[in-house]
Amino acid sequence: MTSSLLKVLSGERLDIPPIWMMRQAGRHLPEYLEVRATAKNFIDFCFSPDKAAEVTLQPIRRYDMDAAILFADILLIPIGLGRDVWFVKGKGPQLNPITVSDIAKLTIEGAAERVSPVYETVSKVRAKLDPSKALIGFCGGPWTVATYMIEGQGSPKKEIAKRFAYENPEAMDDLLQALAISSADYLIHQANAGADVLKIFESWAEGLSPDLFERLVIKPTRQIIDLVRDAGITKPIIGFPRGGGLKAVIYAQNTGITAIAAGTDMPMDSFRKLLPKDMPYQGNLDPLALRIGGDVLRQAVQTVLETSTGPHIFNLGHGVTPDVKIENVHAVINHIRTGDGDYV
Ligand code: 1CP
Repeated sequence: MTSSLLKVLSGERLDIPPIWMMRQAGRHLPEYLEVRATAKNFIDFCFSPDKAAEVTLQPIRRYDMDAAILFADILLIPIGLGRDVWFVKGKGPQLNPITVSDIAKLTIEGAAERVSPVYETVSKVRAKLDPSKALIGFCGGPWTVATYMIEGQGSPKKEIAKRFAYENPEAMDDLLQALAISSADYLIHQANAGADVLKIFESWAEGLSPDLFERLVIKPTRQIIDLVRDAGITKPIIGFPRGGGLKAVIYAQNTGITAIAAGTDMPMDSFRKLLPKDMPYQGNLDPLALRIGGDVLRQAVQTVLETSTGPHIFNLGHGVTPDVKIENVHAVINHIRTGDGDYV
């Protein structure tokens, strides 16, 4: 049975859009926290295929989502490239800020192979997942991953990374190139292991000038997609240039992506008119409405349903947060599938 997600990604509009949620695995689920407690640390968890496969499947079991997203992280590729990444409770990811001279030492050769437990997770999940459900593999956008590598911590301010791009243009291009090549390999391995759809998370695409956006986002993304296609992978690729505003349209036109994910700030009706004809798009319920629940959430879901036209995948504009109530995730799904939900 073809999954509803794959149908929409091939350009079909469905009366009931497929639904999955960014960060659906982890964080808010008690069954996730149980498995999480058995892992030494977050990176070890990502490199434990049985545990990672189990938490990838949890939201499908609990919510009957239309797609599973691989449990891994966008910050595994820097490890493949020879950098240290560790997670501190309450602070998120930590890295040693990369310098110009470090960039020349990145280990591009074999980078994707050094994170090979991830592909084992993919095949374990695909073996257990019902054929009607799609499995999404992913990588980070080179710019987004570079902001963490340059700034060394979570919720990067981007100013340091932007300054680095202006002041060290050659080193920045080398860094993005290293990330594009290794991320393409990473996606190719995931596709070959059984991922049905690939997604590029460019979570920090906001606030870039048009010139920087072209250089830091469009160019390396196009390079990833060209490399994936050159390897014979024809699976759909979703791009998520979060906060890119109007430049998301340029991204849709010029990177070679199959579909585009919209952040919370995007008006879905106007966005549709600007996109290449019938390009599938995904989005864009406000994660804050999901946290608040009740009528606020009911209205927000209704607005997404009413303003999204053409091939549409229902999702959030960003991720599920730890404080989200499980009842409200159920209510959103019921609302989409049956017309209303029991919001609390
Ligand atoms: O302690 C924990 O349990 C860690 C929480 C956690 C989880 C569950 C992190 C730390 N990453 C993840 C998994 C993860 N990350 C997935 C798997 C699917 C899922 O959770 O449903 C995916 C797709 C990601 C991707 C990811 N990681 C992104 C892009 C998407 C987005 O949310 O914008 C980013 C930016 C990261 C970096 C990251 N990973 C984790 C943290 C705390 C951060 C930093 C976030 C920040 O800078 O604010």
